[in-house]
Amino acid sequence: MRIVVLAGGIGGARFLRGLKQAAPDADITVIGNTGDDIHLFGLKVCPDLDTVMYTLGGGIDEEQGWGRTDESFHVKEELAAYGVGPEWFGLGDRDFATHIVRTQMLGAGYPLSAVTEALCARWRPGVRLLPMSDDRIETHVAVDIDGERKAIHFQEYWVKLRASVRAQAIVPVGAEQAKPAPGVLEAIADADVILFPPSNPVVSVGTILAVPGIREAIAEAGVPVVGLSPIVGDAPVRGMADKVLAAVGVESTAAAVARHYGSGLLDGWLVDTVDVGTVDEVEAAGIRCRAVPLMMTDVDAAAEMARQALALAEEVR
Ligand code: GDP
Ligand code: FO1
Ligand code: CA
Repeated sequence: MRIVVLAGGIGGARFLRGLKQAAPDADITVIGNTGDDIHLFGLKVCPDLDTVMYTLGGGIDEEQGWGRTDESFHVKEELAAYGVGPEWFGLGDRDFATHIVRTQMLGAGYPLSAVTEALCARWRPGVRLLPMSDDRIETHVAVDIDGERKAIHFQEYWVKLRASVRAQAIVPVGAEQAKPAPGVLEAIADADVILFPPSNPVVSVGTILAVPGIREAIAEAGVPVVGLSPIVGDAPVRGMADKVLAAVGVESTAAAVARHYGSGLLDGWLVDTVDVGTVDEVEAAGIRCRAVPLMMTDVDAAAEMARQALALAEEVR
């Protein structure tokens, strides 16, 4: 079975670990979000691609959900001693090596997709990890600071400001002119099932869908498209997805996120058992819906979620 998954960072990566356990023989292609990417200290950092690669490859800091296990911060401290920041972004020593290799290869002319493949040769994530695009796309957030409208990088909004300022708009800068990376449209066209993990619907899955051609390819693939809600009981399980949902005028409920994707895209939607009362609302929007446990407390729980998603895909096929 060929499965395509549109993934952000933590939510996507943890779901994928479960999917690999639930479907060990499946051929899994991950289309990763690169809208979170940022250039720091002259290096290209791809947080969501790295979170998927490290999580599936056994190198992730489990508790934090991003960055390397057994990490130290000597380089960052040395940079700070020179007065070089930003001090609000925690790049560790082990992680730095990944960004150095990536930046070196990009500088030598390799596209991000080839660089990602080279990095994955070390980590062996057990899936084919493709960036959504080889073109530079960076999500920016429009905010009002001291009465002035400014567009700031998503990482500044998310990590430095902790989404404490109201987001007026979310803009995937560069997306309009971008092309899907090699293999992306082919993987979608050849898929037997397409899954939206419980990733951020706006700045992870939404950004991937903003690359011209990807949304259309999914809608035209003619195979079941099933998503899992990152919202449980009217709040994100983790993080500040409610803030970016509000910016695009979507309520933080599992049903509202399903309606936001819409029946033109989604065939099936899983909500958590605490949201069983919203199943009828989702089905009224033309999307088959089931309520099952959606908390990824461990790999077995994520695997059971993946089994439920694949079962729902068979139901709507
Ligand atoms: P990010 O790029 O690191 O923010 O990760 P993603 O975009 O892939 O996923 C973020 C989303 O995952 C957040 O909105 C969380 O609510 C959701 N999430 C994290 N853990 C869980 C979980 O155990 N269950 C569910 N249903 N959602 C989760
Ligand atoms: N998230 C934070 O909240 N604080 C950090 O200092 C931080 C550093 C960081 C370094 C490398 C990396 O791959 C990810 C990192 N993240 C950090 C997570 C990252 O910013 C994610 O993009 C966001 O959490 C949302 O997806
Ligand atoms: Ca992300």
